[in-house]
Amino acid sequence: SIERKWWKEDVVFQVYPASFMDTNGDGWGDIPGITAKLDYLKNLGVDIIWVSPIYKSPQADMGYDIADYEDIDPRYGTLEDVDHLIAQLKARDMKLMMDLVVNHTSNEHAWFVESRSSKQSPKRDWYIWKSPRFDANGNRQPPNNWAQLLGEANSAWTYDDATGEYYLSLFTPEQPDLNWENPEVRHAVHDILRFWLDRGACGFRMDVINLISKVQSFPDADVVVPDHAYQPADKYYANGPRLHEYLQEINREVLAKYDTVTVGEMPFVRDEEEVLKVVGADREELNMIFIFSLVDIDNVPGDFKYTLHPWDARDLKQIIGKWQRIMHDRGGWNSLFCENHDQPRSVSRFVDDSDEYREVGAKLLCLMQTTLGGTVYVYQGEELGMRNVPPSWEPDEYKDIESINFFQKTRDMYPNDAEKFARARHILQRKARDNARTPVQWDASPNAGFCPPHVTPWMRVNDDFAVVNAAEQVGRSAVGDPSVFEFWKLRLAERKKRKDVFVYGDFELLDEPNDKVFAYRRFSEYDSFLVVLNFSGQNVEWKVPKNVEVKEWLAGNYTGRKPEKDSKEQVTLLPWEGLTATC
Ligand code: TEU
Ligand code: CA
Repeated sequence: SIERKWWKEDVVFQVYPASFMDTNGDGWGDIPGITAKLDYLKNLGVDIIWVSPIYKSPQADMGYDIADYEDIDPRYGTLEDVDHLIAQLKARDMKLMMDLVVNHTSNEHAWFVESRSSKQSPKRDWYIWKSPRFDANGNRQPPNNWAQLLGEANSAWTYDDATGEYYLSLFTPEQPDLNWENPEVRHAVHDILRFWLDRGACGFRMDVINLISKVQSFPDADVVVPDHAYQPADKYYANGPRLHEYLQEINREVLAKYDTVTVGEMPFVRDEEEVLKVVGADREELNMIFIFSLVDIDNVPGDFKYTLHPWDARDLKQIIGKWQRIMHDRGGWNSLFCENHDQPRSVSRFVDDSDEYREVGAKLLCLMQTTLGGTVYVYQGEELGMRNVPPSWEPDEYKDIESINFFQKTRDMYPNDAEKFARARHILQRKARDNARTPVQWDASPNAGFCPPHVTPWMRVNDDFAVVNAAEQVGRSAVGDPSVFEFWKLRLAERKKRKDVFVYGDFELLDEPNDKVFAYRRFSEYDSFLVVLNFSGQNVEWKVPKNVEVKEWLAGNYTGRKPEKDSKEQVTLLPWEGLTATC
């Protein structure tokens, strides 16, 4: 049977600090703003808050470019504010998870400033420096053809005049990659972990932690995307040769000495053996990871991210079912998430965000996430059913460096091609990271209560804030017709109450070929629940599979609706309807 652990049962809520709550009226969310909302989070049923980076940073990539790991960016507050936040969390029996970004630093970090100063610098080898290549015409070229992750038209290498060499910068030129081959780098990272654990953090979300070990020959990637000078090269830097050694070292040196929770962000990895090496209970690497298969569902495989790819319920259940099975049978642990600060809003992406179906759709996703095995992660605004930005927004409302680079690439590659530009706008409205980064909508007042009415927030508030906001939803809990917030609250409480089945229980995928309905059974020795989720905007006649005997239908995400007592063999599902039953 599966070992009980607090971090398997706890509910994690991700705070994106810039957009959470501004208390000092500068248009940026801040740490006191997080502290001010702890009762709101406690009320929802949250145990742990994971806060995206608040460290000192020039903000080239919204704090994922860190200039000092042991200090706080003034726009977010001070170390004292963090101490106060931790104390206030403790008082509510809650915990703080820090975001650890150590694949790269900011180019303004003292380590990098020192490293770039000369080839003889004692910190030269803390980053990845290579000499140029020269093409047939004698023109200087980067050491290989790897594309930059947040600017796919650009090289992953940045030329530095001072010493005439390139440094690796997988995300942006402002985020030079650390050289983990150097033991001094690894020890410096261990010190960062100790610093925050000693200060009271409960653990870490580890940013792109599977990119820390690269294939040391740095070979060219095969050309897969036509018309592009630089190519996706994750094969050479994701889950590289020494990853497991480095993770086990972190565990041995630091984590084993504390009672922590760790979740590694691991883009690109699909191979189950590779995943199990990280999260296997006996491996002493990480507790769980964020696997991207669900949020990559609408990307064209092998291509860059800003593509659109059709999918239906069969893809969804194949992806989710696969990981539910593997983790349960082979002693790993899932993390459950549909959103984060890098993804569009789930209600706009996976269901239907129209006025008619937004609430039902958001509750359908909630029902799914609270009935699967793993640790639940809720992203700010997801508990309110917040939507993507409206299609009418002009490109200059998009603030993310990745979106800006994508617009620029389109202008450069297809100058004056209105159709291509309209297509780029469309893709960004569907997929840009900006969609999740608009300020949290607290109430219906100007600026949605995120910052004072006379202040311009760092990013525009979504137009729908008068309808979609926390004040309207908290406490709107009419029996059978709770708001999205109150539905989350109910479901999270139900999950904890029946954790033997919902957190730890077994999983059986039902009706696999159905292209509209995702159905499964969760069961323990004593309990068994059927979950039926209609991932389509149509009515569906659904036959209960022969091997399942429905005892009692329970209310799902539709207003007060309980299927008739006599319909134990067949049920008509309404658009985006989700139901559970005892069975
Ligand atoms: O993201 C890494 C990552 O792989 C993505 O989800 C990324 O947004 C995507 O590849 C872009 O298309 C992490 C952080 O979550 C992200 O915000 C940072 O920009 C990135 O690492 C670099 O630190
Ligand atoms: Ca502020």
